[in-house]
Amino acid sequence: MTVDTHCPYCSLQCGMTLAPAADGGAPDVLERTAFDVNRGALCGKGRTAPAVLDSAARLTHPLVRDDPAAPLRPATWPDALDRVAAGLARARDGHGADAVGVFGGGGLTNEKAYALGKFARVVLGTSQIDYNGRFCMSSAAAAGSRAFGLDRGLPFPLADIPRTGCVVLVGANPAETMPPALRYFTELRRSGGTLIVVDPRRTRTAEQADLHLAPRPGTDLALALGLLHLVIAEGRTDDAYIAARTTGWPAARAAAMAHWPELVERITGVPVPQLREAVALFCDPEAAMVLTARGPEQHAKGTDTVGAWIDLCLATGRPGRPYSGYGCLTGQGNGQGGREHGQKADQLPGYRLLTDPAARAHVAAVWGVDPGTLPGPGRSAYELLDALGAPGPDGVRALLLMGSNPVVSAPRAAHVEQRLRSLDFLAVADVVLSETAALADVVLPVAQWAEETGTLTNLEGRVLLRRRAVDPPPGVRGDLDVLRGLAERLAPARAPGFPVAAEEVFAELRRASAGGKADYSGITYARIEAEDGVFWPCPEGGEPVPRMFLDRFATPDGRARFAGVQHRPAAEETDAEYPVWLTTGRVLAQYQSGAQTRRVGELTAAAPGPYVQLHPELAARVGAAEGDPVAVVSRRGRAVAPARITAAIRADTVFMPFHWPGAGRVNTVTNPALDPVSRMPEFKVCAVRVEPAGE
Ligand SMILES: Nc1nc2c(c(=O)[nH]1)N[C@H]1C(S)=C(S)[C@@H](COP(=O)(O)OP(=O)(O)OC[C@H]3O[C@@H](n4cnc5c(=O)[nH]c(N)nc54)[C@H](O)[C@@H]3O)O[C@H]1N2
Ligand SMILES: Nc1nc2c(c(=O)[nH]1)N[C@H]1C(S)=C(S)[C@@H](COP(=O)(O)OP(=O)(O)OC[C@H]3O[C@@H](n4cnc5c(=O)[nH]c(N)nc54)[C@H](O)[C@@H]3O)O[C@H]1N2
Ligand code: SF4
Ligand SMILES: [Mo]
Repeated sequence: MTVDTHCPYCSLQCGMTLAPAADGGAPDVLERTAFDVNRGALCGKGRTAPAVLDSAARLTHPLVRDDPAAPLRPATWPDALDRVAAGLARARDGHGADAVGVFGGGGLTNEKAYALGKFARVVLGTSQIDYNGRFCMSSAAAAGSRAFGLDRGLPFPLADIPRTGCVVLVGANPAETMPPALRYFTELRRSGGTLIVVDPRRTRTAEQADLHLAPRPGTDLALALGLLHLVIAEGRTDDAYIAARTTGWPAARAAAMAHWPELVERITGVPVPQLREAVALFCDPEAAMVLTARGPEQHAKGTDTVGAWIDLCLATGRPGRPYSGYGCLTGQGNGQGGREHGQKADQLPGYRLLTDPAARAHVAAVWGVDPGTLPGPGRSAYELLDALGAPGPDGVRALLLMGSNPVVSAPRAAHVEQRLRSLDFLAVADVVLSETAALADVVLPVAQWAEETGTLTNLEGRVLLRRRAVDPPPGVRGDLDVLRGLAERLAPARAPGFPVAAEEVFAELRRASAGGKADYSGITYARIEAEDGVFWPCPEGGEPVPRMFLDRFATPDGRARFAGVQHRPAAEETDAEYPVWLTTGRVLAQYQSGAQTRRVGELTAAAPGPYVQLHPELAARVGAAEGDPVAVVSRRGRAVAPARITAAIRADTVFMPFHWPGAGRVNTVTNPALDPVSRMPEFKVCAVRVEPAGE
């Protein structure tokens, strides 16, 4: 029997059909053409995903450490869960509930994200929970909430892309990060629309653009203001729209007027004629879109940068018009749903705020607790990792981690690794022994995608059902099962509130989200199956909303708010000692920290390790030839990898992918400076020195 399901990896959540293998091994992947997002197309990661199900690296029994210096050894489930419960309880009893931390992930299903947030607040009573989505799209989420009163990554379906006139892709490389989505941009151009790509590198995506702007990393805010300046100077603002649908235009106008084209060319390195060309391409058509991804967002000013791009859209009357507007390309499999159901430090389910008394009362009633017992907001992801093991009243002494591998993926990773090592107790639930799991006192082996059912919300805000297609290996349990087992040990009276069946959890999630911004109360598994996904918000008895804001924005007065922000430099600027910009990102064949994709032979053959992408002029200055080991050194540390020399990158910038641990781990070098609003670290720019590392 074949089963229709979805890929384990990115937010495109490509549909696929799995068929049992003749030899009883991992299932075969068949095309699922009826699912319209990808129409059967998959990238190499999705196509090879079943290899992780029966990989030799798969964990199939719990592992425990008898003392901090002892190696991990196999243990039974009851023993492992007893140890986790005891480790968390010891920290709580000795130092208070906030001495226990929880770290989640945007790859977890909606049900798991919901249960994890509830577990932290109801069983542990801790405020100290956050997740890796903080490192992902949090700046776009903050800017979208500020401007529109609500954050749904794409407020329109992907199918609208070919129907618009121009798309500006800012710091997004879908040719490598979402290959099946490229067809939307190809169709756009085939039907006469244009594509502008903004990226310091001439990526595979930029190669397909009508216009490629290559700014210095960290200068997108100035670039957006420079474009808005020209829009104003050329009389291309939509004054009727500004008057009817927005507030805050005078400040935005003033910020743009202070960024005249020659100044913007000096800050960004983008020549004035290219700025003019971009404005013409963007303003001429009836409809146009700006889509951002991690390039402009992962900065200490990511929220304001996205705000400035939204201001450009608002001034030209784009958001809330057909086939127009601003969107963010969310990243992880459940990057959208993962930020709605309460695993975020400041959040309750339904995209509610922990600081809102009405939200607390509603969710507490669903959870059957007194609202006064719910903790307040906790620390953001990096701040939480930074507080691990710290002595004194504010330190977090024990951590439960599910769905992330921060030893590879967190900024200033050597420091984060040392913080993890200094914990009194660390428990990690994972499918393989990730670099982070390898540091744990207890490792819990869990089921993965095709072995369990659950919902995920894709980058369009469409809730999908990822169906179970195969049995998990014996010895493995689901994350929901883990939380239930821990609740039984830590707070037996609360354990019935942690069902193991995903559909039961979803039923409660629907009630908890009812009336919230991300309202799922009208969504059921049956409806998702019947409609191939349901767009939120979808209140009970209501209809899904594929296109948002057509009549009004989700702000109290129904108007969108201009950000009106000024440009500012990166948190760390280049100088004589560190004269080169470093930026980071992804390659086609590896996913995130690589914990899963590094176990797949075909993917590792295609992308075997890290590299330093640099321009021939910089290579000559450094004295590096193709393939030579070069060191990239910042104030935080050093990463070494072979040189990959190409004119496809700015001469003042080097790029490294972040998928690998060890000497080539670029996050040893990156800057944890945080955005004041989103608490996003500055992954996409820091100052480095590049030097030969070989003999
Ligand atoms: N193959 C693969 N696909 C993935 C993932 C993966 O790990 N591997 N991860 C998924 C996830 S979680 C995410 S978040 C998405 C991310 O998807 P993308 O955002 O497309 O990926 P990145 O490579 O991080 O960054 C995109 C581009 O930003 C550019 N950039 C760097 N600095 C700047 C800057 O200052 N300004 C501008 N304008 N651009 C800049 C980089 O050169 C890069 O080409 O991908 C998803 N898909
Ligand atoms: N330098 C640099 N660093 C970055 C970025 C960048 O662009 N540059 N991007 C950032 C971004 S956008 C992101 S999203 C993060 C991602 O970085 P991570 O948070 O490290 O993401 P993953 O590697 O996907 O980690 C997921 C872990 O959970 C495990 N896992 C998979 N499925 C399940 C499950 O169902 N349950 C449990 N318990 N475990 C599971 C996987 O095996 C893996 O070990 O990295 C960030 N780090
Ligand atoms: S594009 Fe994303 S969802 Fe689609 S197959 Fe590749 S990794 Fe999976
Ligand atoms: Mo991400």
